[in-house]
Amino acid sequence: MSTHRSGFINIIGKPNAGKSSLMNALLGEKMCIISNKPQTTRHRIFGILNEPEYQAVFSDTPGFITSTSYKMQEAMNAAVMTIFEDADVILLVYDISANEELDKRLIKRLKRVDIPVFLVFNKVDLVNAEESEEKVSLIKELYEWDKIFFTSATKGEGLDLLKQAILDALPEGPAYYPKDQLSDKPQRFFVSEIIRENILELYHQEIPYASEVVVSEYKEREKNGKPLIHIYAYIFVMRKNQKMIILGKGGSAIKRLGIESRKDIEAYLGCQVFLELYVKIREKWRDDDRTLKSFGYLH
Ligand SMILES: Nc1nc2c(ncn2[C@@H]2O[C@H](COP(=O)(O)OP(=O)(O)OP(=O)(O)O)[C@@H](O)[C@H]2O)c(=O)[nH]1
Ligand SMILES: [Mg+2]
Repeated sequence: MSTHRSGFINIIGKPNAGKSSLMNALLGEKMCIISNKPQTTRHRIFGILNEPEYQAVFSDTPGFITSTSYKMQEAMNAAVMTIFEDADVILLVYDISANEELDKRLIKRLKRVDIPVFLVFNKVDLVNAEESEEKVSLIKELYEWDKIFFTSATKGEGLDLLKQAILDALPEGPAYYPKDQLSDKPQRFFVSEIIRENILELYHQEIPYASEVVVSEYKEREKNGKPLIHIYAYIFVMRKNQKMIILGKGGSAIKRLGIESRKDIEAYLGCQVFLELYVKIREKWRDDDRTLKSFGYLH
């Protein structure tokens, strides 16, 4: 009988490097939200890949922020640091198309781990190999990477090689979760993330950063013998003018947000959805311990 392998593959890197895109691509389905704005992911999210012969538990994490300006960002960095405690393999994702340094604290922390660490140069579709040679060698020298990969999460390049190397590095062991489980987060978490993804897409400047989405009610009902899910969600912002922007003239902006989000939620849940959105002001929520706790940033 062949042996069963299992383990945790934790993904880290700077904001916007393509960590969530890479995790979705490796899982073969869209689990985490993606946007072209940095600091899209705010929580650590497990995505579980199940096959009869293995269970690979991927962790997407928030991008590591070099200089934090509020408590929520500190909590996001703290979430990143927890990945060193339970990883079997670490993927450090680096955006090859950006000119960014790697955070010294992350590199320092990596020096204290004794598990495989893979360096993943992502977004190779955006660069020319010759032009990025110098940058690649600089990043390579920062650490003794166990393996180095070049990928495009959006174009699907280099993923097979990466996935095979990850599976080869997993230790022998039993499944940690039931084999039909796909994530550690409940459906309502993903519903709030879908709404947040639409906020990131539809609003500009500070609005997405000032917003948090909380699903307050999630009720499964029936209509004409088919399931219909009623979802009530609050969008918290920090100031009155932000509330006005979320609402838009005569409520036009929130209407659009509601329609776009509902379509995405229906596609995700595979059934009809009734979605109601409310906007509330909660000043300084990003710095308030109690609110951060209730939003799941602090434990
Ligand atoms: N061209 C190209 N774009 C990519 C690739 N991977 C990700 N992107 C884009 O880069 C942006 C950021 O992707 P995300 O997956 O949200 O990045 P992230 O590292 O999870 O970002 P945070 O959650 O903010 O830390 C999105 O616009 C993606 O579509 C890639 O391989 N090629
Ligand atoms: Mg992300």
